Amino acid sequence: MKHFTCVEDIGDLKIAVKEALEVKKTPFKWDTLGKNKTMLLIFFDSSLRTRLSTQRAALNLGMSAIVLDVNQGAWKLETERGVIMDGDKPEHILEAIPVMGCYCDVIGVRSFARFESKAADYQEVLLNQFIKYSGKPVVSMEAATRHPLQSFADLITIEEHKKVERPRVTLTWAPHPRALPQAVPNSFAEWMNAAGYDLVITHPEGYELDPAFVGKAKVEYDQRKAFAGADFIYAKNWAAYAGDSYGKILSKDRSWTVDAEKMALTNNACFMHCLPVRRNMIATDDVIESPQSLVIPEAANRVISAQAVLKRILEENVWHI
Ligand code: AN0
Ligand code: CP
Repeated sequence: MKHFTCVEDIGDLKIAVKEALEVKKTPFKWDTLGKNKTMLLIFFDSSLRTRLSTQRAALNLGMSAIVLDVNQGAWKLETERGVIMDGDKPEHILEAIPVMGCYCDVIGVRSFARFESKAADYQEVLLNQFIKYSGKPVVSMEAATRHPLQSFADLITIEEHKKVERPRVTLTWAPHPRALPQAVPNSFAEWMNAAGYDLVITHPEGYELDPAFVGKAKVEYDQRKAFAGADFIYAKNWAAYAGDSYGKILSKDRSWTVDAEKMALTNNACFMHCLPVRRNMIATDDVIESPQSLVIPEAANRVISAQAVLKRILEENVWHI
């Protein structure tokens, strides 16, 4: 694996989960693998879990980690080529990326969908510029269309808690006051489909995800029907994807909030959310705090997914430095 941006990069998921569980059991077994290697984590957007868990994963492998918050202290970056740079942006991304590449061995990048252009978001323009111009392995720490470190952690968490070989997993839209990207639900669907789980996606009409990510999942507009018999409920808000509604909020309907009454329709399902979660918008306090809630173990597994990914990258890449 050179770069880690989507489910295909990790290959066979059974092998990947097995490796991840080995990492979980013996986290310091590979603590010299990353000797003299430095990971640079670049944040164009906020983060708590990704920022801490990815650094922790790098440190467990003996790497150093350095962090740059682009919006706090770095030069404002121009991204368009051909622009006469007489405005407020002193540096171009086409110099900034190769320069960042000079200072590290692996680059992690977080940059959400901007919702300015669906084409630019779905072509992953910024992530691909890092891949093209940094000269280093690139790890997506949530890009415009996917959040693979999160989905890998979600998969590990489900594998640890499932009671049947092929669990029924329901991804449900839930209300939120701000327009959020589709990266988490896209990626979750991509990984659940690749794992061969029985995936149901439920949302109000107008919130259809990109069919490329929905794949063979069943779309059910009646949230209660989608909850019936589910083994896992995965809640997430996203803004509209389809047509002219791209990036827009079409509903803040709190009848879609996950509550105990809806959880009672399931097969005693575990509740999952990637966090940060807005209580009593996405899910009620009692659902988030219930014994069936996996939100904390799921976040803990972010170290495991990141460490399994970095371990692969360290094992499989040759650096010419
Ligand atoms: C982000 C999102 O929905 O993509 C990050 C989630 C991991 N969430 C928020 O911005 C609240
Ligand atoms: N789940 C997740 O990626 O959280 P952060 O945005 O805090 O990193």
